[in-house]
Parts: sequence; structure tokens; C-alpha cells
Amino acid sequence: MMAARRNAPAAATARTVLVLGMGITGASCARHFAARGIGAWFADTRPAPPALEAIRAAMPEAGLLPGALPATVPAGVTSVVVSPGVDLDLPVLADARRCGLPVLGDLDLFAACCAAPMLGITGSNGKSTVTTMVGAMLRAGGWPVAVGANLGTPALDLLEEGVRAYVLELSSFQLERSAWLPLAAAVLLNVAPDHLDRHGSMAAYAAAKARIYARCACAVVNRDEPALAAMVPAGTRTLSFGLDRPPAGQFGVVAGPAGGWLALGEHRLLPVGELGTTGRHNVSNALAALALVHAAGGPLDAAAAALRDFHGLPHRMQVVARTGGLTWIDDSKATNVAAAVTAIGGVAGPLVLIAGGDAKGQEFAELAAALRGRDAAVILIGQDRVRMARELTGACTVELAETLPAAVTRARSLAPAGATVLLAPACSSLDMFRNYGHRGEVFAAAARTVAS
Ligand code: UMA
Ligand code: ADP
Repeated sequence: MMAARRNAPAAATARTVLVLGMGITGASCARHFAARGIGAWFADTRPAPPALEAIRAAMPEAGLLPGALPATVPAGVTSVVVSPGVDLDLPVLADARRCGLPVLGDLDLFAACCAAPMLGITGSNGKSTVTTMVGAMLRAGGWPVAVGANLGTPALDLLEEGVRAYVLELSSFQLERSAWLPLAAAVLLNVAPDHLDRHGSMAAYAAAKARIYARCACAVVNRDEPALAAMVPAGTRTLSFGLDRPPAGQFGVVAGPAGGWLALGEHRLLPVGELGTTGRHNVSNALAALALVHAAGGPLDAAAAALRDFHGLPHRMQVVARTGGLTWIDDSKATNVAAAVTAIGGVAGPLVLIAGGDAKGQEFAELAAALRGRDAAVILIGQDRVRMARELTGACTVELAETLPAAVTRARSLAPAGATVLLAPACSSLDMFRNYGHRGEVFAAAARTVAS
């Protein structure tokens, strides 16, 4: 028995890590550990977790525990990695802490191996846009960069030789599960209610977001959200952005024709009218991206010029059909109230809003306020539509629909000529769709059908 053990390749057979979650983060951990000869267990509550086969393929000798999480840490395990979708108050994590084992997020593993500066972006809204902008801007300046994390490619899959900077979209869950990350530059764009069902309170959600600043070399702060600057630890270098005229050395908008100029102090960088994106929120996003590039020592003029060619991401205020006097806009990524309110503010004239889904513990008074007094109707879908209807009644006409295609058909009947039909759900999509992208595709297909 002893001889057989000695002959076995110890690193491959000793399962020293327990990974909770067999989604794309779990699969990235499997690839990471397999490349380093580290053995691991993988567990998930789901009987058929999405990355089961990917994990098996990356690490055939892994211990697989689909269907339920273990109540205690398996023998031999010396650390636990928790995926973003897995809660932190589980018995197995209490057991790990009792045994003095480190409980890590995938960003901790990433930071330990990362040889280039990390730029971190968080916020309730605008993360993906700013992350993608910064990636495109640095590439335009000739920097080889890797862009991902919450954006879609798990951080561990980004690790590569020759990368000059990593541009990371960080969710509240990732920030909460990792130690304070040594980011070269970090931005907290804004904080509005989201994911309260998981964080429990606004204070806990904001505290998770604030962790982005805890150990950063340069904190990029939003002058239009002054309360957030208080989250920056004393003594940290800061750089600010805002939609007002900038103080010297900061980013903002200086007056001029057609919306003025994006500027660093008085130095003009790009006319606002030449941005490839529309809406005030995207001016703010562009300024945040410029500030991050500047904080990282990136080439500012090339970065500003690249904003001309950045036309936004799919499912963010994307016009998907335009016929018969109606404009159909897919803003499926508006997964919380603040994003939906931004979207509504960006639409002039009569409006039919399609909203609803999994409300994630949000309230809808601000959505009602954005609709009140407008020529608007709202059609609600999804698991929380009845509660939403109660909160929106009185603000405008409210109807319910069973499916998104049914809502689209009804929207065409309700919409007066010249109206915009806007999908901005203010909710997550997971009660009815695979993800927000799937929801946007169903909307676009139905809109094109009824519009033709
Ligand atoms: N789940 C279970 N049981 C388990 C483990 C997970 O039911 O044992 C469920 C979770 O409740 C969750 C889903 O499975 O709904 C996915 O969880 P996961 O941790 O396996 O997720 P991954 O597939 O690894 O994807 C995660 C991020 N997902 C979440 O934070 C829920 C992805 O962000 C991210 O792109 C990816 O890591 C790479 O970093 C998605 C997201 O919705 C896009 N993020 C939220 C947002 O943007 O608002 C925070
Ligand atoms: P996130 O990754 O944080 O969800 P996205 O960049 O994907 O953010 O944008 C999601 C939605 O949020 C957009 O469709 C838009 O309606 C809204 N949005 C984008 N940027 C901002 C911002 N800076 N402030 C408020 N709302 C925004």
C-alpha cells in the first residue's frame, strides 16, 4: 500500500484544493490547477452543472461532487476557492474557517500569478462598457492587453506572457470573495441597488464594491457621485472624472459647440459629438475610461481617438428594428432599476417599456418616478411582474404579459406612431432566459417579426 502511494505522481493525486461552483469560474480553476500539477475537488449544488464536462476534460483525475455541496472539507484539502455565484455562509466554509484554511476567490489565484499591472472596474452600471472601452483604448495605443473577469472570460484564463496590462471587470461577488487586490488603478463608477437578495442590504453591497479601492495604487473617483470618494482609504493617490468642467489635472467636459470636449484639465482630448456611443452616461463612462488609461500611464491621445470607433456593446441601447414609425431598442443589459431609469431618460417622445423578470430584492419607486408624467405604457413579464405592477400602478398604463414575444406583440398595438418600444427590464433574466443576451435576442427576433 505504501509502495503504491510512493509510486503514484503525488502532485496529480493529492487533491489539495476544494473548488465550489462548476460554472465557467470552476472550469478556469481546473485548467489553472491542471497546468500546475495541483489536484482538486469540484463541488456544485446542481446535479448537472454547466462546466462538468469542461472540468473533467481539463483534469480527468479531479474529484467531482455534483448535486450537493459537502458539509465539511474533504481530507487533504488545504484551501477552498469559492465561485462568485456561491454563497459565503455555507457549512463547508464554516468548516474551512474552523480548520484555519484559506477561503479564496479566483481573483486571488489570478493576482498571485499576474506579472503585469491590473486595472479594476466596478460599479452597479457601466462596468462592461468601461472595461471594453479601456481595452480598446490601450490596444489602439499599441499595448498588448488582456480584458475580462466578470465581463465573461474568467480572470485565470487571461493569464499570458507579454501582456502589458490586465483590464478586469470586477463584480461585487468577486470583490467580496477575494483579498484586497493590488490594482494599479481602480474605479467604482456608481452604486445603485442591485443584488440585494444576495448581499442582504445596500450597506453590505456598497461595502463589497468599496473593496476595489482598499489596496489600489491610484483610485479613480466619480465627481458626480461624491459619496463614493469617501470609500477611498486616506493617503491613496486619486484621479477624478465628472461631467462638469474639470479642475486642473482631472477629467471632465469643457464647454464648446455640440456638447463640448472631453478634457484633461483645459487640455481638449475629443469633441463629445465624436464619441461612438450616445447618452450622458456614456460621456461619463468615456471619462472614467480615459482616467484609468491615464492612471496606468497609457497613451492618452491614442486612447481618446479610439473612443470614436467604440460603438457600444450589444444589448445596451441597441436599435434592433425601425419600421412603421416605431423604433425598437434592446437594452436587455439594464438589469437593475438605475440602468432602466438611465435608458428611459435616453428616449424622447412616446414610450412603451417592456420590463420585469427576477427583481433581485429591488423596489420600483424610482422606476415609477421615471415613468410618471410621460406619454408611457409599461408591459411587465417575468416572476416578479405582479409585485412590480403594484408598485408602478398610477405612474402610467401597466399591463402584464406571459412571454416576451407576447409583450412585443402587445407593444405594437399600444405604441402610437413615433413611439419607441424599449426593452429595459430593470431585472435579471434568469427566471425566463439563459442570460441577458438570450433575452435581448428573443426581443430582437420578435420585434423584427412584428415590425415586418
Ligand atoms: N450555482 C448554483 N450552485 C452552485 C454554484 C452556482 O446553483 O453550487 C448557480 C449560482 O447561483 C449562479 C450560477 O450558478 O446563478 C453561476 O454561478 P457561478 O459562480 O458558477 O458562475 P460562473 O459561471 O463561474 O460565472 C461567474 C459570474 N457569475 C456570477 O457572478 C453569477 C459571471 O458573471 C462571470 O462572467 C464569470 O464568473 C467569469 O468571471 C455573470 C454575472 O451575471 C455574467 N455577473 C453578475 C453581474 O454582472 O451583475 C455579478
Ligand atoms: P454593467 O456591466 O455594470 O452591467 P454595462 O456597461 O453593461 O454595465 O451597461 C448596462 C446598462 O447600464 C446599459 O444598458 C445602460 O442602460 C446602463 N448604464 C451604462 N453605463 C451607465 C452609467 N455610467 N450610469 C448609469 N447607467 C449606465
